[in-house]
Amino acid sequence: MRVELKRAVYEENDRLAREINEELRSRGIFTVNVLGSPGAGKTSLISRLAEALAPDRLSVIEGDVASDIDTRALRALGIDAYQIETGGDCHLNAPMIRAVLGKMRVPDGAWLFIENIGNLICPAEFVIGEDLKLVVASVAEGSDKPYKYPAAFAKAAACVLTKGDLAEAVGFDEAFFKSGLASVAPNAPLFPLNGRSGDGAAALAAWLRLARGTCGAPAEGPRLEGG
Ligand SMILES: Nc1nc2c(ncn2[C@@H]2O[C@H](COP(=O)(O)OP(=O)(O)O)[C@@H](O)[C@H]2O)c(=O)[nH]1
Ligand SMILES: [Mg+2]
Repeated sequence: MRVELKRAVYEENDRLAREINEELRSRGIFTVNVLGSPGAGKTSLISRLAEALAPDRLSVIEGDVASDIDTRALRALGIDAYQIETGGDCHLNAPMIRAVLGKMRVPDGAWLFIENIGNLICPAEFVIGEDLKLVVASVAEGSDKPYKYPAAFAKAAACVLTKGDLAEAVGFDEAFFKSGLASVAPNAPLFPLNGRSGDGAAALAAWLRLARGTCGAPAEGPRLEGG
C-alpha cells in the first residue's frame, strides 16, 4: 500500500515535471537542477555562472527549508531570483516549481537555475522539469560522498567540485573521490570551481553551452536508491 502510494506520488510528479520541461523548452529556456549538501557552494556556483554565461539571461529559483537569504544575495547581484521555502520538506518537487513559475517572468531563451534543498538524498529522487542536473560537492565534505550518496552523483550530468583551496587543510583525497565518481557516474565530467574567486566557472559555462546545444537526452539516468 505504502509502496503503491509512493509510486503514485512519483508518477504524478514525473508527469508534471515532463509538462514543465516541455513548456520551458518550447520557450527556449534551458533548466538546470543544482544538487548538493548544505554549504557545498550551490549559490556561489550560480552567481559565478551568472557572470560566466553573460550576456545570456538567467533566472534562478532558490529552494530552502526556511529563509530567503540566498534569494536576497542573488538579487543584490542583479540576478533575477525567486524563493521557495518548503517549511520542512527536504527536496523540491514539480508542483512547487509549477507554482513559483506562475509568479515569475523567466525570459524566453533564458537559463533557469534551480537550487535544490541542501542534501544529497531526497533531491535526487525527484525530477522537477530540468534538462539536466549538476551535483556540487565541496572538498570539505570529504572524498567519500559519491560512494555514500550514489544516486545524487549518478543522476547528475556533471559534477562540480568546490573549495579546492581547502583541499590540503581538510586532507581531501582527490583520487578516491574521482574513482567513486567514475564508478557511479562514468560519463559525468568533473569541474573544479572556486566559488569565491570564480576560477573554473568559464570552463563549466562552456560545457553547459555545449550541453544546451546538444540537449535531447533524457533529464537523468536510471533511478537509484540514495541514502
Ligand atoms: N574557501 C572556499 N569557500 C567557498 C567556495 N565556494 C563557496 N564557498 C563559501 O562556502 C560557503 C557556502 O557557500 P554557498 O554558496 O552559500 O553554499 P550553498 O549552501 O551550497 O548554497 C560560503 O561562505 C561561500 O563563500 C570555495 O570554492 N572556496
Ligand atoms: Mg545556497
